[in-house]
Amino acid sequence: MTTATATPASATAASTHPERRVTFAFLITGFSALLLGALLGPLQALNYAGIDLYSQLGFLKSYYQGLTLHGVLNALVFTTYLNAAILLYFPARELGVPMNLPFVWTAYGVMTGGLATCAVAIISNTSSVLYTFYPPLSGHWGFYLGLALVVVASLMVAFETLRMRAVFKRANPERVTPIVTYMAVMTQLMWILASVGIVVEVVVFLLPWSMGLISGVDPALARTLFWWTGHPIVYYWLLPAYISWYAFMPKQAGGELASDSLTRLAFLMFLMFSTPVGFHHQFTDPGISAGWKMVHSLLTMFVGIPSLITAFTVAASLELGGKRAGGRGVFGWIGKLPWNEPAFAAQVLAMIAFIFGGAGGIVNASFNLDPLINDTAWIPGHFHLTVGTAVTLTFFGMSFWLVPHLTGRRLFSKSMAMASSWTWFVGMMFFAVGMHWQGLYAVPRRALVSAAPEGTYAGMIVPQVLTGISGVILLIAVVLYFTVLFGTIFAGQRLTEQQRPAIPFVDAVELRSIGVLRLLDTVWGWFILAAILVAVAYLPTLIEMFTNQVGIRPYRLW
Ligand code: HAS
Ligand code: CU
Repeated sequence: MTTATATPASATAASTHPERRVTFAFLITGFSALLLGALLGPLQALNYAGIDLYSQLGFLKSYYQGLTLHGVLNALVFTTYLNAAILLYFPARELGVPMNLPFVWTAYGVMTGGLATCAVAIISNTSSVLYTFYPPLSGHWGFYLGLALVVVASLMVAFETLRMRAVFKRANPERVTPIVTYMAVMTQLMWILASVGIVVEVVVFLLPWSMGLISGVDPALARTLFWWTGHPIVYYWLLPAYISWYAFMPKQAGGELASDSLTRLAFLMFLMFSTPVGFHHQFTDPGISAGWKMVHSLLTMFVGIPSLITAFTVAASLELGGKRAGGRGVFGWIGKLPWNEPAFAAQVLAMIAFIFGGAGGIVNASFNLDPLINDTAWIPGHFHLTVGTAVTLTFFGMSFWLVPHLTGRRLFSKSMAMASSWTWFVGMMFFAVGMHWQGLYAVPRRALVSAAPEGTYAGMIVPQVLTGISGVILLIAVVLYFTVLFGTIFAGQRLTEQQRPAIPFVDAVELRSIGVLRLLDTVWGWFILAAILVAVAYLPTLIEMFTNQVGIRPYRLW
């Protein structure tokens, strides 16, 4: 089934300067959004320590304006830009297929136009509707238009990833899609299916409603369409990090990919099961039958499986590296891993955080446990371990080699890069413990709890202090990380073409398209199957909601 071992064509190919430039544009715009968003985070952590700084700050009109900026910039904007960089550049380099640069720059322009429109709407205090923008809360139409443009641009990026694969397949019909491109393609197909919900919600309902063209929107229907996209979007954030864990980390650890076909299977499962699970965000919503909620709860357990596969295969590939470096015994290999490399350490810390984030996710997904923690501080605790640490810290780690690779500048400071990774990890751990714990005391999420009457949240001083400390540690981490990032770009020592770090593609085997591999590679067939599963899971409920709409007029509470 296999032929000789081969390094990806591109690893040795001549440098592709224009592709680096557009990749860097996506990357740096994404990180700039993160910088602004992350600087607001400590205010929120301090709020959950009982300290209200909002009234002292002139530039934010309310806690909710700050929280909207924080959520939109960090969770929606930062991730989408980084995904564009990762899901375009690495397939292009692996396949040796050139990007359609005018098209990709156009996507960048559309995304950035959307970001600017949305940012103006939030900053002008017309759209403090949070990153979930549930109606009947209504923002300015510019908010929805801006987000819609970001989604359109992300779909253009998806189209380009698929186009590059198609070019490769036409030239090499006998080969399966190389592994990095396979992972990128599955992520993009999943996103295309996932985005349908939010596109319908925004284009058909929220945009015309916010412009006054239609008078009412049904909140139940809108929330259901939102979560059609809102759950799988978390895997759209996670899977580019997984690409690094599967395809780059083994090389960085001196190990190898534990299993090519298990990797493909995991991504196939993400395509199949990421989307038909949105009701696990709506267990307490009326208008959806308990039976369908149970189906989504069960399917959520299914989508946990590829992450469990990932935990074992990625750990195995690291273990191989640690043992090759002389590590012995069950745990002896861990110390032999390249912990002094910030690009590596950041990502292992990200993985460790994800073990706890994933465990919390299983609690959330359980139909009988979720009501205990739904809409409490537990939930932000959960997602700062997942998107806030597993994904973000992985992107930090990648940037430590990718920014020098793209810009030809040496990493500004290895020790500062290391310190930023550890402080981010420790800060997020403090935050997660503090917030999960407060959630168990039923402290609500998304609330200016620091302004509540004295004694409302008494008796929880320890978790409050932990949360407050986390804000301070994370502020230090932000300063350290962005000093390294901007230091590298503006003051890093220039590298020659030979000195630039190479893309650490794991050694891959060139695989022929036969048997199971051929089956795994029929990506459009799997896409259709996934679409059918989504239709089964959603249409009965959605049809009922569409035919029984109760329109509500826009509300503005600020
Ligand atoms: Fe979640 C709510 C269920 C994963 C993000 N989630 C959220 C929200 C966000 C979010 C943002 O079922 C809040 C949305 C809002 O604002 O309302 N989540 C899950 C489940 C998983 C899960 C079952 N979530 C994620 C990921 C996210 C994310 C990933 C972002 C990237 N989540 C829920 C539910 C809710 C929810 C409910 C709604 C609750 C409510 O009431 O509102 C699973 O995918 C998790 C599977 C993960 C694992 C862990 C695998 C571990 C790995 C690391 C291995 C470590 C190694 C290191 C190899 C099973 C892969 C070894 C190293 C050495 C040195 C030894
Ligand atoms: Cu979810």
